Amino acid sequence: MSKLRLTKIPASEITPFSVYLKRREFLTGAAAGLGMAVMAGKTALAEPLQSTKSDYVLDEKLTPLKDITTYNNFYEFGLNKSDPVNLSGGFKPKPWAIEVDGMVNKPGTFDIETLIKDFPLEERVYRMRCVEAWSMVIPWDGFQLSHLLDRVEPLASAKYVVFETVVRPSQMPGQSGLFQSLNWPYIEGLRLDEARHPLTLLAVGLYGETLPNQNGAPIRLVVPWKYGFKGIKSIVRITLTDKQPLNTWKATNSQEYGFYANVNPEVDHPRWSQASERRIGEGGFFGANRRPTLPFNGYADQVASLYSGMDLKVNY
Ligand SMILES: Nc1nc2c(c(=O)[nH]1)N[C@H]1C(S)=C(S)[C@@H](COP(=O)(O)O)O[C@H]1N2
Ligand SMILES: [Mo]
Repeated sequence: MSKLRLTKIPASEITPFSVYLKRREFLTGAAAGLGMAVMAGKTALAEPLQSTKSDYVLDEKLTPLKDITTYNNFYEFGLNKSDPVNLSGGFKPKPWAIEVDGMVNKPGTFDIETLIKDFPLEERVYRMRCVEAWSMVIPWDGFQLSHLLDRVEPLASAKYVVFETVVRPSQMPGQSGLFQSLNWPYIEGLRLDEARHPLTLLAVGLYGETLPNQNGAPIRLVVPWKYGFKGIKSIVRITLTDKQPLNTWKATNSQEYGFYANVNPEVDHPRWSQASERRIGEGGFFGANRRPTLPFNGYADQVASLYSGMDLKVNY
């Protein structure tokens, strides 16, 4: 089994030129096949971001930008993988603020632009694994969730962090009665120690560009050792609590989706195996682009200790 390789690069290495190159790459991709996204979602061509290379860079081939931005799960815009790119053009991610409340000393409302200034952005390349047994390798731009948590000073009694997606049916067609699928708002949660782990990111961009609407603009959670549904998009509220929250997918079907959702090749989904995955954007006939799924999605060295003593077949 291939092990996750994390490349150490000095955090001081600012990469405006690579950002520039990526922007060129993006424009080329746009011309090649992103016509719809570009016309519909103006945010897809928003400002380049100034990120520094982080220590958390997976040394694997990046999934092409086109696949990352056209094959999405974002039920607020519809159930099909192409709905988010096609139906999110009217969504307005600016201006935006996140409310942080609950069991903290210093609750507050934080403007995204201010957060990006306060917490320098890092580019982190993470392997992402959807519960539907496909994966991508995505260069995110963001900051550690722990920085924001430090800012609000969680109380000693706080044990969990709850996240909430915006409810805006006028701009999110999947939230209107006609296409009602999940109960809104979309809710996710982490244990506080998971939320504070240095791998846990609040992403505001990818490929050096501000986050496209379909990927969760303007700010979304990224937890690379968990199934993709933990990565809640378009966050408006973060609440510290002492009770495990009921996350949306567990509420929808607790036989199939749990709270922890740690990537685990040994625990099958009731309707399919989790032992292997299809890498999106890589061609190949039949099984040629399938690869084995790794425990904790390849991040076991960093996170397995968070779960010592827990039965992960029970706590899925
Ligand atoms: N608010 C919200 N967040 C969400 C979802 C969603 O439907 N609504 N889908 C989740 C699922 S199942 C996955 S796999 C990832 C997909 O993220 P991506 O489209 O940026 O790859 O977003 C997650 N975050
Ligand atoms: Mo997913």
